[in-house]
Amino acid sequence: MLNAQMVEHLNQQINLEFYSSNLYLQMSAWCEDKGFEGAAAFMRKHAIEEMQHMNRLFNYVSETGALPILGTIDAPPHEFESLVEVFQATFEHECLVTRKINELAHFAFSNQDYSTFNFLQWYVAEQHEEETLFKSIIDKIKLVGDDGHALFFVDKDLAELAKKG
Ligand code: OFO
Repeated sequence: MLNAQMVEHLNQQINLEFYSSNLYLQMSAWCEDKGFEGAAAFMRKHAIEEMQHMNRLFNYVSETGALPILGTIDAPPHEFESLVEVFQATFEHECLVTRKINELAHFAFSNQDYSTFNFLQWYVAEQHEEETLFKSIIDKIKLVGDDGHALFFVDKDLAELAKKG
């Protein structure tokens, strides 16, 4: 049985994962609108992954006999200056998610809730992967700068990344 505060924190994380999904879906619309087809596909795929993150938490809360509660989800931004700004925003968002996961893990550990602590390890590893991935994409985009021709190839790379499992 989970402690009430732990349930509350996990429910907040469910909400944040929903927000992440909406954020990336909204970004995919921006990318599509600007002709970055690869980036749009990449963002769409990522939006689906975020829904999986949400579901994993939802199931865990439910399995432990607690009640997952869905709250209001903030509207994500929909205007961006450039492709690099979009990816910078994803990176900053992922850093925020990492902080939240760390806080959750800390709370679970200090309350001797080792089951939740163990459950959260998957998210700890996932956050490391996501931060690394987004950082590498930003580096690539920065490297080519405003060169439209080179950006076209970065976009093609993103299309390939979106196809990978
Ligand atoms: Fe992007 O990892 Fe969940 O939020």
